[in-house]
Amino acid sequence: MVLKKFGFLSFLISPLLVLADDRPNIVFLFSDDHAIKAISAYGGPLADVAPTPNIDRLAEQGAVFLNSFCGNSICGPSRATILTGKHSHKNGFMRNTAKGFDQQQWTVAKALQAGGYQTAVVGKWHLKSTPVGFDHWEVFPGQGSYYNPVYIQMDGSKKQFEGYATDLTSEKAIDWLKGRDQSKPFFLMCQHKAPHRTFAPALRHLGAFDEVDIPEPDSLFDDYANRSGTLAKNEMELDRHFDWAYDAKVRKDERGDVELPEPDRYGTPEYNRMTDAQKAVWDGHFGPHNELFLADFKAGKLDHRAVVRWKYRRYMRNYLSTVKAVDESVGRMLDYLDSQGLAENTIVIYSSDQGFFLGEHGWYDKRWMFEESFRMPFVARWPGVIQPGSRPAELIQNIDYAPTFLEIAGLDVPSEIQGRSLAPLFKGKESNWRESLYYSYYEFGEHAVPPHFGVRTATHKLIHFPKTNEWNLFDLVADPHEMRSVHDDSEYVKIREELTREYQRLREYYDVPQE
Ligand code: SGN
Ligand code: CA
Repeated sequence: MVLKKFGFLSFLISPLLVLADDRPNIVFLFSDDHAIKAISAYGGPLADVAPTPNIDRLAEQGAVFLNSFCGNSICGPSRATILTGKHSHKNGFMRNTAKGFDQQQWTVAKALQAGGYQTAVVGKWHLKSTPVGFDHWEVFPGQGSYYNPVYIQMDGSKKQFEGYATDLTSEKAIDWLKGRDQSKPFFLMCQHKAPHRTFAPALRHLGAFDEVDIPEPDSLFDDYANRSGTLAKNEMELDRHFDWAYDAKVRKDERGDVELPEPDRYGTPEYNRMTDAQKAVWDGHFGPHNELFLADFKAGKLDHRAVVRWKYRRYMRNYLSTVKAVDESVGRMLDYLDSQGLAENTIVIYSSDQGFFLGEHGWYDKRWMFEESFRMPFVARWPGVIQPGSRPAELIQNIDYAPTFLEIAGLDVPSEIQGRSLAPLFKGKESNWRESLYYSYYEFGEHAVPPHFGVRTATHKLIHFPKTNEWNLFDLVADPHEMRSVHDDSEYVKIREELTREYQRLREYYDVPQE
């Protein structure tokens, strides 16, 4: 039974004995910047406040990977790694600012397509290239938009659709499934824009979290002491960088004579995209809230910290509202698979390109090797293979997805792939699993996060910041929120040496060029 599920036997015999190719289907549901803290199946302080019942349904019927990470916490690079099974320095897409994904190289989509799968990607692509290896694709230009978004069509034309990106993307994914060739297994990547900045909710979800108290992280007012000096130079603080109109949704034309402090640079591109009817719903929600805030601000009732707290609440209410539509979209897909009798022979994965800061360290955005942005959600259901309700704790990474898909499809894994198939973990324990992860971040632009590289084990994390030649070491057991580097503490000499050796070993193992 289990072997049949893994496909390779049936794949070998199928040309001889049976006409239909009954290898498992793969549905990869993916979002952008979804922190595990905003998924109730992962638990944590927001689980009761902002439940995600549909992702949780997947979790209950499958596995929640508790220690799932990316290799480079930024969008394009994470996607390139998923497609290639390789770290950024090997697939060449090291930064969002990279020229374009090298389409000549091997990808798992090409391999699945050549191996008899029908392949499709809809939604966010963000690799500055036309998808290849897909029988069908319909993707956003660049980051895409939340309201009335444009999708690039396969003939290269651009077409605008009225509605909300998350809803439209899942409709398009399901429509493709409806019209597919039923004699072949399929690989579908359904990739949402949400909950990416500017955190713009479906209009039906505006106000969904107005009545709940959203707990604040302890480090909302982090002073960045006892860690790399580069932290204080960041440009991703709710306090100093969260834009008033763009992020906080207080438009200039709503402010009367109230002067808000900087920053206020980017305007309201999402609002500008809406129809008058849509704008009226938006204004009906934000208008009265903004009026109250501006009155309090003008009356001097809000000190500096109160303003940061207000921004935090505004940020979280919008972010969690965008997650609500993503969660509904997961539910729609699961319902569709159930209704078609496809659930049994389909592995469904929910993941996101990296994590995100939800006020920890005073931040929004990602990029740092700190836990909140380094982690990727990974929830997977595969009836008959993955034990329902399981919570594997092994260290997994996005380099592992491509070899996993190949093993599911019964295809060979090329030797240059750097990740490992997760299939053994699906079945239970694997005694010989990795004990450390390598991390790299190369971009140095928006949000002012410097390049840094590191290693993480189950209990510790070592980070190197080459520009300032600083090293930070975190004891993740004693200091899970990474508030103090123990790199120079005498009690940590042994661990520091071990981790330094492991870091060098991983760099050699993954064939990383000299810094
Ligand atoms: C945009 C955002 C950034 C975000 C990057 C990368 N700015 O540039 O805040 O860090 O995307 O995000 S925005 O003004 O365009 O919203 S990523 O997920 O694509 O890597
Ligand atoms: Ca992202």
